[in-house]
Amino acid sequence: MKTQGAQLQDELRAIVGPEALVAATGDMGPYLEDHRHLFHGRALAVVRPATTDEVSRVLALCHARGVGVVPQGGNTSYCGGATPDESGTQVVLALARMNRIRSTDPDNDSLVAEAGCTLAQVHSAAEAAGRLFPLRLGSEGSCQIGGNLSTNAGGTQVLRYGMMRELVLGLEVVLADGRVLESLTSLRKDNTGYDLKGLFLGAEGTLGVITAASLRLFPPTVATATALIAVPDVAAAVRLLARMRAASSGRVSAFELMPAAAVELAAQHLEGVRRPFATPHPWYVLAELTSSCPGDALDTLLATALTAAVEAGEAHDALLAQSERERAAFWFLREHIPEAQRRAGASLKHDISVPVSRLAGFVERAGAWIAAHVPEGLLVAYGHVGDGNLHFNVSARPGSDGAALLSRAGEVRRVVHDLVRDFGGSFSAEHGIGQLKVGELERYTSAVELELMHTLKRALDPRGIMNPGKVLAATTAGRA
Ligand code: 2HG
Ligand code: ZN
Repeated sequence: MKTQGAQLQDELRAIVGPEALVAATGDMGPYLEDHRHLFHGRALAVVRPATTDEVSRVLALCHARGVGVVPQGGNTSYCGGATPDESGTQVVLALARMNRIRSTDPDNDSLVAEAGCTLAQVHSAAEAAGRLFPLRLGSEGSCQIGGNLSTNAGGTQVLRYGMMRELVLGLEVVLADGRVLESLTSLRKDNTGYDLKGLFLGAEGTLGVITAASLRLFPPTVATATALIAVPDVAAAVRLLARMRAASSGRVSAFELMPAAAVELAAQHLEGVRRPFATPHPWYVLAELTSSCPGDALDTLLATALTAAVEAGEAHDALLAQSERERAAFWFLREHIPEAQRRAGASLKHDISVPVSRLAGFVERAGAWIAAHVPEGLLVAYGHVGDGNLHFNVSARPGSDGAALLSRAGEVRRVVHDLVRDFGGSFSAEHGIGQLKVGELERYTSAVELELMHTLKRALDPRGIMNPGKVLAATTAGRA
């Protein structure tokens, strides 16, 4: 007689076809851990549906059996949001085969993409339609749009275009019991009751599975000016941002901050990265102006603003990209800081945000605490200053014991996150909660907010099968 697990595998196979069910332990490996190899799990099977109907039937089956389902996109989560638990009873639902651009509508500035499309694929489809899809992440070649939606991804263009939430017009979602929520509207005005799609954005697959989305497009970029700017401190960077925004009437599309320590790590650990200035500076800003207006002389605009900034003491020095190659090199440096940090060894990550006006104060306070109390750690705080989001990371100092730093993760996290709260900020700006920050959500979220979240979870997923243990602590349901 077959075990319950083997029987369920057969039923899943009957839905998606034999090629699309991975059940051999040896083949499931890549689906069972995150890209940083920090979270590991086991699974009953990995299903790879090709259509919304297949997703619907898989969920209806798992719902009937009370089996936990873990949706997975490009597996680039920083918080273990797409990794199953250790029980070996959950089903991983990998959406990579749902990778069609269903339609593009340039006149409506929108396109409809399936969840398994990579972000790069959506960029190309928008470009082919003469438009821009502005979400920009270092992982855009592998991360998938379903994951971007489910984590409300941010990235480097948020100050101009907003986070993923602001880039969505409509969603198609398969609910826990297999029903399909058809809300794939491409409307900009639609005041017909509650914003249901909003529930699934940032929910990390705990309320349902996003299978397709209608996305907002923008006029394409035809002019770009990029500079790498040496600044004395974070306060100066914030003043420089205000200056550049005013001088360019909103054309600043990226404003990324990097400390000397990050640039040093990149120069040491990444091939082809050189230190940009002859002498090091404490902080650097990568600023970019973009425009869809062909006549815009952005280089002149940027150069003028930078000259004024140097005179005002907001900047020490600046390099304007003179070619696409130089621009790409600036971006390579910025986008590869996580990789440089990874190569440098152990690190503690804090994906925090505070109001832009309080960033400098926060970095001063939290930085002073790290310097005084974590001698084995090197502060590598970098990120998206334009929207108040810093990756307030701490790397093990060269030659120091990485394990010693890691053993202090809880203590450091508490101090950093408590300070973030005191500064009116968030302990999870753009990477989500996953399984890593469930306890943090409980600690820093008000009782009323938590109660509402649990109410929504119970209403939409009464049996607790959707990504159990992510975002909210697992209930008893969701286990076979
Ligand atoms: C980035 O901004 C990513 O580069 C990754 O959000 C941040 O690794 C990190 O901490
Ligand atoms: Zn980031």
